[in-house]
Amino acid sequence: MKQLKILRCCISNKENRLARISSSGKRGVTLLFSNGESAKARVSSNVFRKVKNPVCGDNAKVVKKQGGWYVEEILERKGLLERTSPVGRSQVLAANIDLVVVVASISSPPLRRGFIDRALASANWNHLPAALVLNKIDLKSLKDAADPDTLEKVYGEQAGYTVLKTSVISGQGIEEFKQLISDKTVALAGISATGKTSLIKAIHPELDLKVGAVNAKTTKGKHTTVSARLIPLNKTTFLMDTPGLRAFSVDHIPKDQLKFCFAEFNNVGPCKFRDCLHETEPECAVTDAVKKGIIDRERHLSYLKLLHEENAF
Ligand SMILES: Nc1nc2c(ncn2[C@@H]2O[C@H](COP(=O)(O)OP(=O)(O)O)[C@@H](O)[C@H]2O)c(=O)[nH]1
Ligand SMILES: [Mg+2]
Ligand SMILES: [Zn+2]
Repeated sequence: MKQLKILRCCISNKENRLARISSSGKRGVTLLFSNGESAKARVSSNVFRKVKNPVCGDNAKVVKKQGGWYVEEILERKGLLERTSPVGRSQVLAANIDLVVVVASISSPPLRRGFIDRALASANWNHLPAALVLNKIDLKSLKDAADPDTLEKVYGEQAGYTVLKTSVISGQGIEEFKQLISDKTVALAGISATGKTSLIKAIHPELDLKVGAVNAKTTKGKHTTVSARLIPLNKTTFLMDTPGLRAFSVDHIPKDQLKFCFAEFNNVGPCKFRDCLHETEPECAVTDAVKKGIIDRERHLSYLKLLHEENAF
């Protein structure tokens, strides 16, 4: 009994809370509390024993001891975003993501189907729901603009993703975008200058976010964010700012599994061979569907490109 009292007394000296990890670095993590406050914290060594590292998006039990916050436990993760590190190890970049939104602009910078397909395949592999936003729809009459109706057919009707057409200039689709991400932890994927920050600002003008310029040098997809961080948009909606290009790599997907990451390939078939890679095999349901126009040729080409891509490490 005496012991219990002493124990209670010790516990009451500490402040135990739940928090979300907004970013994680070598020196510790940044916590985000439900009241909107944030604080730096160190990570207790028993955490490292259980999970390798706390990551952006983690839910954690934290405690305040001697004036400093400590992460004591990482709660079970769902919705992981993983990539393969340069030395070939699987690395968790972020946790508890509800939705990946691929943001592409139909022009300026020109739409890159390859990036979209890679990001969608990566989301698929991680079992994360994904949606495609076609931004800068106000530029659709430009000569080099991608055709939004074709993209809607390919990614919406055929592949089954939610596709939105948006413009922060005309306001088209902004309400739908707000609905899409509300009450979720959302990772935005997209090359630089497609309008990710502008879209967030359109629904949260009070946030202090920097909108960049479209720059010839950056249209190749330079990314400036080094590690993922979590930005609260309101109490229940979080934005995960990930280093877009690296995070959505497909390097870690085994080649024979890649075909399952192209949603619409799973709707046709079966092929003659169970292990068909949908390349040049006879009686392949996927290449047949491509010939018939049921599966988009460019999606199939994207798949073949990823299939033959040498891993980056
Ligand atoms: N015409 C047009 N320009 C846009 C739209 N959305 C963003 N932009 C412009 O595209 C540039 C890059 O936007 P930004 O939000 O910084 O892109 P991010 O790099 O994806 O975050 C800025 O000059 C924006 O003003 C849009 O819907 N239409
Ligand atoms: Mg930005
Ligand atoms: Zn096949």
